Amino acid sequence: SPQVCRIRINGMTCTSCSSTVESALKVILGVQKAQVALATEEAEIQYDPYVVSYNQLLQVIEDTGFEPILLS
Ligand code: 9UX
Repeated sequence: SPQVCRIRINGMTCTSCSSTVESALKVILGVQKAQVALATEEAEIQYDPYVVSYNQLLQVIEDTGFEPILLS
């Protein structure tokens, strides 16, 4: 069953930044939807936790050069 999470991301300053992160998430196997909003500095991701883990999503974001921040 799909899981939805929101991840706060630091360091994005333009729409090209947010597009980079969004594109990187969308090509990951197990990611069904990904939307990254520059204004709120948040990613909303729908994914299949049996295919890709939350920690892997964090790693993908980090690999684009931005900083995922854990929300409490
Ligand atoms: Mo342009 Mo957004 O270098 O970093 S893609 S500001």
